[in-house]
Amino acid sequence: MELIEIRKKLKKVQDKDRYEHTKGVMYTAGCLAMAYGYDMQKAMLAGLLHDCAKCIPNDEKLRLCEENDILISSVERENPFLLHAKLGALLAKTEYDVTDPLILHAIKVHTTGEPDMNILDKIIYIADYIEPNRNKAANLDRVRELAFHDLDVCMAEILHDTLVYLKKRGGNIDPTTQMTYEFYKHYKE
Ligand code: DGI
Ligand code: FE
Ligand code: FE
Ligand code: FE
Repeated sequence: MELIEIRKKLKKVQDKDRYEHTKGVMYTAGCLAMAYGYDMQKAMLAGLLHDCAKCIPNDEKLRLCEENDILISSVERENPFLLHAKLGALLAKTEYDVTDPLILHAIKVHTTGEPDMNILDKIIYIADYIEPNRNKAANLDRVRELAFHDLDVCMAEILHDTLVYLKKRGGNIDPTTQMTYEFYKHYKE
């Protein structure tokens, strides 16, 4: 499917704010790809599709995961929104005809991250956090600047701030989020 066709389909299945966020991530991923000499088309396609499963109701997310043999951890069962990443990777393949394993992987890990991510994984994880419509996180000016200087230092900062936010809010922490932070924390400046 062409980017334009995918955009039309996403506009139908996402609410307005999510669609605006989606375009923001697509263009921000394109900018980061430019900055780091990565394939822009690939980064934009991954950015465009990263939240393709976000607007599916939670009970439906659980059902679709069970139906497609996606393993559901206890934290995911309590916080089914987390599953939009794994489910998004599946739908990118089945509903949007993406076959590139790097794109599918970047979508799969965009919420919790994972230790030792590749460049595209980091571009999507970071673009998701810094795109222009996102304005609630602490430290955004600094994180946005770091994004264009060093992807690993930027990952460490985002993961740190996310864990602080989740602990304050009392959110269930997925072990993968914690493991990702453990991997990246030594980059933190
Ligand atoms: O789908 P988006 O909102 O665009 O972004 P996302 O998929 O990266 O999800 C971001 C939210 O996920 C943010 O509020 C922090 C939260 N999050 C990240 N790791 C964890 C988590 N929430 C819980 N409960 N547990 C985690 O480990
Ligand atoms: Fe997401
Ligand atoms: Fe994210
Ligand atoms: Fe997102």
